[in-house]
Amino acid sequence: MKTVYSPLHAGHAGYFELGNGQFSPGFEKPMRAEFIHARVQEVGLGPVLAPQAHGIAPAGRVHTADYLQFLSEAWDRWTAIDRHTPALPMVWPIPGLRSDVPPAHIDGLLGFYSLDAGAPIVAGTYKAIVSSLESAITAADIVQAGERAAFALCRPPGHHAGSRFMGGYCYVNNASAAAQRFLDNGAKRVAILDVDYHHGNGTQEIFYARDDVFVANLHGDPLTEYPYLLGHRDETGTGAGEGFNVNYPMPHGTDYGVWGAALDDACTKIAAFAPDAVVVSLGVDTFEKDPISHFKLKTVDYPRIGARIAKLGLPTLFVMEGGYAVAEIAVNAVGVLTGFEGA
Ligand code: Q9C
Ligand code: ZN
Repeated sequence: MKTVYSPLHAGHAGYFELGNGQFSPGFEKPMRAEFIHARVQEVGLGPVLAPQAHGIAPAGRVHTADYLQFLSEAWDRWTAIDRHTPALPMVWPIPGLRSDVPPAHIDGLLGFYSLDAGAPIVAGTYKAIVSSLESAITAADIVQAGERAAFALCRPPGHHAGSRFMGGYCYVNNASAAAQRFLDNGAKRVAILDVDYHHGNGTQEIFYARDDVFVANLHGDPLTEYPYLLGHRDETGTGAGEGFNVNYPMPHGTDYGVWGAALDDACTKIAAFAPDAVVVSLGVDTFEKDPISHFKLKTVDYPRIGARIAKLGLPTLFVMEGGYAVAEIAVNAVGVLTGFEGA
């Protein structure tokens, strides 16, 4: 299968993240994508292509214009007041506060458009965001043109980004924009299967009231895991979208026995939905040695994931999301893809 990849992600680097009461170097770092890129070539998965120059426009189908405008300007507005550190928010529009009037100061704007303090902005962030989106859109077009599958090697990831907010290392929801791309180019229904360790709250929010995109999420139970505030089993969609969202929250310590059964159930529901294409939000932070996660999947399990997805027999787009055990994420992520191809 073809991989779409841009080296422009590398400019999104050099920041810190808040956790355990301290700032530490960001887990979401360039080496992640570089290792996966090297592994794609090592196993001979297929050609690696540069993305087409779509710019930010395809994101406008799933994000608000004001949010995308903010992303494009944030670094310049931050440095305009002589700041040289990574830009981070420190206020949030929780219920009871005004969420309808965008502040004029960058400090207010950063919070206004954030889920948490997990999406720092540095000089190269916006170019990385656009290149990541372009990889997802280019790979979607490859699948829609008739290839069985394609791999969008996206960085930064996207599934925590909602229609009007960033957070959790995510800015633009690449998988959602790709799903919308399929629909805009003639697909009637698209399924998104999110296998990242964390709940894809942004993807769920974007499609929650819609019946043309079925969203299935396998993840750490939000009672005990980030993003904490969404991802429970009773979230099944709203209005026309009722019944088109399914969550599989699982406890810390979950292994492939339980996780694989959830995947099987999700795939059965996806098959019943009869989509024209499947977008897989491919996180491999379910790995037993992931430094920020608590599932127990092993390297041998990843090809099994790919094989189960292949059994759907549908055009499939893989979009890279999380995975932070840098030494092993490349083998595990590409293991899903070779497992898919070998099935
Ligand atoms: N001390 C994705 O996997 N919280 N995002 C980590 C670590 C944020 C994960 C706390 C996790 C975000 C795309
Ligand atoms: Zn994750």
